[in-house]
Amino acid sequence: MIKKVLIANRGEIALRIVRACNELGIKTLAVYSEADVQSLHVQLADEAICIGPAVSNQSYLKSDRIIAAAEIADVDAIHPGYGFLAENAEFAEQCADCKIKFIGPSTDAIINFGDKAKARDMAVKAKVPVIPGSDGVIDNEKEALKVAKEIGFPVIIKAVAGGGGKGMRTAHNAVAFAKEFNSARNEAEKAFGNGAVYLEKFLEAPRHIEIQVLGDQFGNVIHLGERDCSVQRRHQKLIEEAPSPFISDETRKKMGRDAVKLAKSVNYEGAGTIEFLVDSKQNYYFIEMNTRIQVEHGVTEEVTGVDLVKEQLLIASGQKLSYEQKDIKFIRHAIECRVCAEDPARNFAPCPGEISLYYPPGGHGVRIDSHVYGGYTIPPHYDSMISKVITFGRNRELALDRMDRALKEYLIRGINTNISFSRAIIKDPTFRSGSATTKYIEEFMKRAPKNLYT
Ligand code: MV4
Repeated sequence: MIKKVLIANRGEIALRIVRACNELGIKTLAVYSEADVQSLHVQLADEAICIGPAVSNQSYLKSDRIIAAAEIADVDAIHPGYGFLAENAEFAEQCADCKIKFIGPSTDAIINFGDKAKARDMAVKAKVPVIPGSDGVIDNEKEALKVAKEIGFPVIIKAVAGGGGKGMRTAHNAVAFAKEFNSARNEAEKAFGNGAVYLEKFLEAPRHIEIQVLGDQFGNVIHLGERDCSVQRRHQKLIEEAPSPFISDETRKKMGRDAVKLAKSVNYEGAGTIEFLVDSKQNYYFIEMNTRIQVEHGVTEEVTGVDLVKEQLLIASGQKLSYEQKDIKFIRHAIECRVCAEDPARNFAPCPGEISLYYPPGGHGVRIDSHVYGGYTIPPHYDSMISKVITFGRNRELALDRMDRALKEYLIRGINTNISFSRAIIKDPTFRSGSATTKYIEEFMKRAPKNLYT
């Protein structure tokens, strides 16, 4: 069993990992930047080492400083959380070279799924459906146009290194194609230092549905059902829920089976998420795999009762999965709202600063994952997410009513947050009806009066 873990992250996920370690009797080492001295994860970890200045590339992204801290404190393993170094294959390799267990899949899995064209190819090989598209990367404009015509417009051009919607363009006809193709390539080159792109048929208003999987070092893989993450604004998820109000039991079963098939085909170790787009006829298509624990993992935990971070630690310790597929029961509905320090009145601009008053909601069926408290100052250097509200109940209606109640209770003063915006969505009849697609927020912003959420 792992005895001591370095947590190579900050914020709520660092705290989440400390909590799982505490329950398993694993010692924790927090690493933190000069801007994060006040953070709860630093105070709750057994030990803490400062690794540098506030800016991420001087601290949370400095792999050699993190490895040095791991050596000094003599840890067995590093948990990378999400973001920062979580999907950095070089970092995983550095850990291996230093005989430190990287809590995640093999370096190969990180590399292969990190390249979205390769990931697509692996899905094809595992006989998991993908969206009709190019056979790998295309770098020649003429060739690309030919393939686009074969696929049929509209098409979407995607960066192999893509993320956050960068290096992604749609083209609705042959005339627009050349311009979009080149701007996708240029943007990808700028953002990722890799201009490689591939093509897919563009689905107009799909749902974003992802399947959580767990694999151990013995080749056992299970899935823990889906999360519906269709409600996003500018490629940032805002609300996630499970089970999806849209997919049928039959689709759910097939997607779960295919997710397990893909993970098994690469001997996947650890927690992973397989992302699909689902069209209005319940056709589903693999798009990407994330080789980390995700922000929204808590939704699955509340639906199934499985502690995913504990499972990650047990798997990394070389234990067999604690559950077989038949043990996984979907016993509740859960929904999550991400709380961000940002101002809906100023186009959601980040709003760092001191929290003067803090009163989080509680009571039956409410979970708060957050590292902040009254008197805490949110630094301007990082992601604006400061808390996650997860509510759950016997069915969707109860979970949604509970979310409305929890958001109403949540008092955060001194800074602005998106709480009122999320509440407006929870109350919105279209969202309530369960018909939200990935276009929902854009449409909501067009029709909803601003004073509904500012
Ligand atoms: C798509 C698509 C439509 N058709 N692929 C956006 C982020 C990246 N992970 C994949 N994305 C999309 N890929 C095809 N072939 C539409 C999107 C998309 C989207 C997907 C999920 C959630 C929100 C989205 C918002 C805009 C576009």
